[in-house]
Amino acid sequence: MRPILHHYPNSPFAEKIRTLLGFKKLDWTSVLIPSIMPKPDVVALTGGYRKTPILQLGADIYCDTALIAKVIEDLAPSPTVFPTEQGPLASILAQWADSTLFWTAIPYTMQPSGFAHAMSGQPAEVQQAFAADRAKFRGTMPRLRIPEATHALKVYLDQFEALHADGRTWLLGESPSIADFSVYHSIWFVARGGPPAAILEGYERVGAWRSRMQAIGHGNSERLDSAEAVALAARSTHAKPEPGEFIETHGLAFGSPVTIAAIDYGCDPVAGELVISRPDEIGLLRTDPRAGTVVVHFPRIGFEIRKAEPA
Ligand SMILES: N[C@@H](CCC(=O)N[C@@H](CS)C(=O)NCC(=O)O)C(=O)O
Repeated sequence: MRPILHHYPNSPFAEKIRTLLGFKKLDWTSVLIPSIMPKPDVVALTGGYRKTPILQLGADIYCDTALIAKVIEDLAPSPTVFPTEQGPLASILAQWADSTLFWTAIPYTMQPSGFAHAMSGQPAEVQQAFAADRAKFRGTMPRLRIPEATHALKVYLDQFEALHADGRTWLLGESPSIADFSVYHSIWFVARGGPPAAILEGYERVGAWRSRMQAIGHGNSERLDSAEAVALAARSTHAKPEPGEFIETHGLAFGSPVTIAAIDYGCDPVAGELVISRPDEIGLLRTDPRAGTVVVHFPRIGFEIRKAEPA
C-alpha cells in the first residue's frame, strides 16, 4: 500500500521520514498540513495528536517517527536501516538524536537571528501566532538557553567529526542506519537556519556525511489534499488488531477505554479502545465523524496509557 505522509516542508522530523522514503525508493503520497494549530484534518485522523509528521496507510494512522520508521522498514525491508551488525546501537543513537540533539538544535537555531530568517517575509501576526503555538506545544518542558545550546551543539559536532576520522561512510560504519536519519534531520535544520548555520563551518567530515545524506533525496511523491486523505481513511479498512498478540499491562484488557498521550511535549490525549499492546507499539481504535473507524498507532516508548475516566 502506498504510504501517505502528512507533513510540511520545514519540519525536521518530516525530513527524517522524507529522506527515509527516498532511501527505501518507496513511492509515496504527500499531504501538506499546517505547521501550527488548528489542524482539523490531522486531528480527524489522529483524534488529537498534533505532532508532525504522521503516516497513513488507509485507515491506520501511525504517530511518531520512531514507529513510522519501523512501518517503512516493514513496507520495504531492503536495504535495511536496522543492520544486524550494529545491533541495538542504531536505535539507541536515534533515540538520543530525536530527543537530546533535536532539543539542542531547535533552541540554538531559533535564536533571534535564526527566528528572523525562518520568518522572513511573514507578517508580525503570523510570527506571533507561531511563537504562541510553540510555547503552548512545549508546555512545561525545560528548554536550553542559547549559550548552553550553542556549547552543547559544538561538543556534539566535535564528537561526530571525531567519529568520522576513520573514514567511515555512515555514522555507525559502512551501512546507513536509522541513526543517520535521526542525526541528519537536526543538522539539516541548523544548516538551513540562516546566520546560526555558521556553526557548521570547519566540520569537513560532518559536511561530507551531510552531503551524502542530502544526495539520498526524497524519492517520488504525488500530492493529495488533506481532506481527500481523510475521505480515503473513511473508505478504507484498518488492519485487524489481534487479541492474541495483546500484552496486558496497566491491568487493562483488550478493548478497554483509554487515552494515549506523549509524555514529553505536545501531550494532547487521544481517546479510544486499547487494541494494540506489543513490546514496542500500542494503539487504539476510535471512530471519527469524518475519518470513520481508524486505528491510531504509537510507539510504546515516550507515550503513556491511562484508563479513560467515565464521562
Ligand atoms: N517524537 C516525535 C517528534 C515530532 C516533532 O516534535 N515534530 C515537530 C515538527 S519537526 C512538531 O510536531 N512541531 C509542531 C507541529 O508541527 O505542530 C516524532 O519522532 O515524530
